[in-house]
Amino acid sequence: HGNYYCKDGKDVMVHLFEWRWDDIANECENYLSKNGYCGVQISPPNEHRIIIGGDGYKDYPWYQRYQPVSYKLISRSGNEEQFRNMVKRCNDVGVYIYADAVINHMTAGGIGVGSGGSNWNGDNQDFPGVPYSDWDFHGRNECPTEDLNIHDYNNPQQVRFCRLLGLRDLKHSKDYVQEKIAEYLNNLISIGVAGFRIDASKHMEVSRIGEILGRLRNLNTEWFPAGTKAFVFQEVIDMGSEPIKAEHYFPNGRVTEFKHCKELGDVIRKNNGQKLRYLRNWGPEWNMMPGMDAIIFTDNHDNQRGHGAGGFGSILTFFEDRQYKIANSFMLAWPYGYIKIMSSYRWNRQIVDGQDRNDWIGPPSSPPGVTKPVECFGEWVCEHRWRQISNMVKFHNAAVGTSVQNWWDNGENAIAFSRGNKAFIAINNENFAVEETFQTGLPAGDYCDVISSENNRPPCSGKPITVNGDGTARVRIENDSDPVVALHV
Ligand code: LM2
Ligand code: CA
Repeated sequence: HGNYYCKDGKDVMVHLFEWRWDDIANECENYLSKNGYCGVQISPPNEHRIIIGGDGYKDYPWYQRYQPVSYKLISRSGNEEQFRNMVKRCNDVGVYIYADAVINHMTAGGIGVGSGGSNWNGDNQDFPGVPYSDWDFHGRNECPTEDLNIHDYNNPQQVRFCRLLGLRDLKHSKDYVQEKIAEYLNNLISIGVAGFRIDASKHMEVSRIGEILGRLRNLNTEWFPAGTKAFVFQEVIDMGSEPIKAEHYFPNGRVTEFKHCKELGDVIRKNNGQKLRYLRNWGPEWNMMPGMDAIIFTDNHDNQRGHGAGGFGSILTFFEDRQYKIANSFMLAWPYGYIKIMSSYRWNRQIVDGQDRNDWIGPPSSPPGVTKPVECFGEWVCEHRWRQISNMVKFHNAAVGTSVQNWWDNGENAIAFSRGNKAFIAINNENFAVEETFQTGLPAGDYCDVISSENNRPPCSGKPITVNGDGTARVRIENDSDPVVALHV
């Protein structure tokens, strides 16, 4: 389950966080398929809790979708018909859909009606829409804490069998529970999804996830070669200090590398004396997992708002746009891991004492709770469409299979390197412009810098760059809001 399927030399996924299915379908057809993207991570497609007022003043927070009510495909992003339509339209243009699978738990306590009309009762652990009832959940027999919540991340028994944030914890040792989850995932597979992000994997035993994956059928042959397995990446936050390790999960598929977000953010922010030139051996030598096991990103829906791992002092997001472009350029230029680009909506971030008071705010909506259609570069940030990022996706695709060569640095915060004879990048994180004659490794010719230009060959809407017969080129990298120059064949 660690291999993914892409068409035409494509290689990168984008997380369209909280987008509606109709908008994702349009994005596949109009943008992603034409701009080198292979796949999309979607928000959880299943029925979820709807949080109104009951959780203080928090109305319709994004995180209501991490509280499943059933596996009906009716959510804030759309209904089943819209979901099926999206999967088909995306698959038809060679852009594949990865569903966020929330299978560790159901809702927290309380009573209500979910996004698909199903009743739920977290107090009695009754979810008739599945159906699950009390004996499908971990309780006193498995969880050693008084209130059944997780308190100690150094105790794997608590982490696996107690409640994460009070969320009712499914008992994956039960055949019935595995069967219901597998039924849900198999339904998604038969509709045509290409794989899954397994939410909260740290909170499930490796072997139980393996057993559930063992119940999955192969991908739909309408779009995928016979015998293709679902691509699986497990969300495990392992910053190094806990007994449950990311590597334990490698047998099931790939695993999220959260150190990537933190370390890269620290380097580009120059925290603790970090310098860009230290990136020369980026990858496992930085204590990160092998690239073949890793799924990497600059930020995700959790750590961009102070949830999950990292912290505001490290993680870079669209709010820090100059540094964010450096982070994404480097990530897309460097050969390590399977890359996921974050695509966010804007909210009024208000950090007080290291916490964002508005960390809960849901996607742009009108009326409240009803997500608005996407319009890029306003309330919807659409980082994946920023020229500096989407052109680096093309750079990445052009460079697949080549190694890093011609490393150059100024001893501090300016670096450059080539990817074989396919691509060349220079990044300037100094507060002055840098101008050098670089060995680009590229064939002679006239190129366009793809950070400032739409095209990689003339006519250039941005900076033209000439590579001489010996592969050298004179390049000036400004220290302005676009402190990167990138060329590719
Ligand atoms: C994840 N990965 O393991 C998701 O990436 C993350 O976004 C989810 O948390 C989490 N696991 C559970 O699926 C989010 C959010 C939490 C939120 C939960 C449940 O980060 O803040 O918790 O979803 O909606 C909220 C409240 C929390 C409360 C809980 C239960 O913030 O204070 O706990 O609901 O009512 C008492
Ligand atoms: Ca659990």
